[in-house]
Amino acid sequence: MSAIRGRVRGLPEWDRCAVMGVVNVTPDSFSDGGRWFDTEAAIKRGLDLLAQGADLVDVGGESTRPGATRVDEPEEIRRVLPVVRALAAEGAVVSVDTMRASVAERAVRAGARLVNDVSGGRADPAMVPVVAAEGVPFVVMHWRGQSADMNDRAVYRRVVPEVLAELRQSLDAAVAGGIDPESLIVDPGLGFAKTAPHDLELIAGLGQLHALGRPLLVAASRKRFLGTVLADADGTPPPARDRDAATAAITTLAAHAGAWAVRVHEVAASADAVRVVRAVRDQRGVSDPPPAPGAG
Ligand code: PMM
Repeated sequence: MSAIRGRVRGLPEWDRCAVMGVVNVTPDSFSDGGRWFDTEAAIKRGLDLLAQGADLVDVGGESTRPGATRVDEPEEIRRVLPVVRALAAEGAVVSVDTMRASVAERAVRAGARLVNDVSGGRADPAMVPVVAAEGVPFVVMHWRGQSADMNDRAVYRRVVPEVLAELRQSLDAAVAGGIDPESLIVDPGLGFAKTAPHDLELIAGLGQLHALGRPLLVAASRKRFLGTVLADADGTPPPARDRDAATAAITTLAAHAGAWAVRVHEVAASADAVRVVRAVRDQRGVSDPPPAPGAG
């Protein structure tokens, strides 16, 4: 079992894999679109997730499901800012999920402590300078292009080394742009320009992503590959909301592999899972037999 989780400058340190709860203030996210679209409902959702054991909440106003078209900037700001402001005022560690530098900047000034950019700084050239200037931690996710046509980019000869190499380029660009290397987090971007077998291979190879030297965020919650795994005999996947037990299974695997955090829609089961993994890790070795005489 890997103990690697790592420390992110500017964020609290948890003694186990952290749980990031998702608050999608969108009408059209694949997993929960429309449920928390109203500002008050979104704030309440964030508070509920914290009560269920979330360590951070990730607030987003733009759906990135495959085929999605982009929301315009004023609308994204309208969706995200009041929710970020209210949850930060309640003392939550808030992350803003955005590809726009302007949204990131305003969210940080409203109290967000982490910028989660699914494009890893590739979508908006102003993102890295803004994050560097604000001095907040930054999630660099593996990304090959906007959601409208990202499935066409799901072409790899060997997915793990290619994702690793492309993430390294994004990390280098972030550091070259002035972001503190100690405040960077990496994310393999499950489901983004990836097929189900690609996602599964990345999960099997999570340990290899530690070669990047930065804490790892894993966001598998309710994603398509889980639908594929759980599909019935006709190949029909269960709806997204029926994939939470499978999500908790991935949380266990990710925590076991040394992930820094998981990003999930339903927090309770994952909050339990990360605590179980910590307890098993803490217990390891307690009843190991003493080394044989002369061993070692
Ligand atoms: N996936 C979604 C949205 N934001 N952020 C990170 N860091 N990693 C992800 O894989 C990711 C993300 C997909 O949409 P959802 O909010 O419905 O899960």
